[in-house]
Amino acid sequence: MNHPITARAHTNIALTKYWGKKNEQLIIPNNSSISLTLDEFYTDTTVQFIDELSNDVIYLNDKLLSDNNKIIKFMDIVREKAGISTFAEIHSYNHVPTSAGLASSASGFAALAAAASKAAGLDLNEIELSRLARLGSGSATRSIYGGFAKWKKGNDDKTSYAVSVQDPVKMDIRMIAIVLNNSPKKISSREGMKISVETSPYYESWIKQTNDDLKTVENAIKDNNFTILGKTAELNSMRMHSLTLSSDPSYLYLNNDSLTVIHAVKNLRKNGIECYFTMDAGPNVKIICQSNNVSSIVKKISNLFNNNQIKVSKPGSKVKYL
Ligand code: 2P0
Repeated sequence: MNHPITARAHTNIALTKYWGKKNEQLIIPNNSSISLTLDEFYTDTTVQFIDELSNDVIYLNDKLLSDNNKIIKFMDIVREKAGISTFAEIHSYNHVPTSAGLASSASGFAALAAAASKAAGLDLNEIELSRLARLGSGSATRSIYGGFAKWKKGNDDKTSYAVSVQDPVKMDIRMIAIVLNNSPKKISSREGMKISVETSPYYESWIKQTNDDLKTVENAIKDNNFTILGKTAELNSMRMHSLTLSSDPSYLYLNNDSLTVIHAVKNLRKNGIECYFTMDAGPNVKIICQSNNVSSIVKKISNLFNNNQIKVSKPGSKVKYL
């Protein structure tokens, strides 16, 4: 039980978004969501339970974290499941800009779920791992899988988990992340989605619409129809962000640079280069395209931003042990 275990999980970007919880403690969402796991952004986490420790010791990118309630609470769940009381040393390396809308909590909790459960002596299957990751962060539920994954909302801890939709991915698809600001965001997604559920007059319509969008994207994956997938993902992202604008108080994840990218995408499209955008709980914009258009899009965006802000990703793989 006391061997160190290392797991790698890749982040995922939702094509139809999760925004709002039915149960905040168990992280049961109000709607299902569908995502693409990316190869460029991932977290490697090593967990070792050590008898001599009197608390969990957590390092993120070699820096000791003085306090991280989310991780400690999560480790308590793992201990309870495994029937142990030992504390652990955790080393996590994030190859994702932390807290900037590039879903570091997705890869972070998926890698932690895999490493901590195995280090604690549990032998979980993918669905059980997905359920465990969900208790750390909603989007992590989907990062157990590679390629396209769907988080089925379910009604309780047992029935809310993700499944693989397609891995390896058959569609020619790339995501170009434009990293606009990697400082931590002002309103966490947890806080933001709670405000939207409670106050946006459009929340009910969102649920209905995002269910339809999810079916459209699922069919587009089956039919290998990139155009429908891209168009629907872009619409769904704007629909999610319209919840932030219509909440009380209203809040906004986009900044001026995000708008610059959105206009650039629309212009590229007008000029015959097919691409779409999606955004999460931060200013970064992800451009969805196919491999033949990557270089024209990168060229256009690099006139506006530095090359080191532009990261091209292919579909990524499922969680694995290193
Ligand atoms: C998603 N996002 O589907 C949506 C779209 C951001 C925008 O899931 O409270 O860190 O830990 O469940 O998963 C980001 O929120 O929130 C997120 P919690 P999480 O990817």
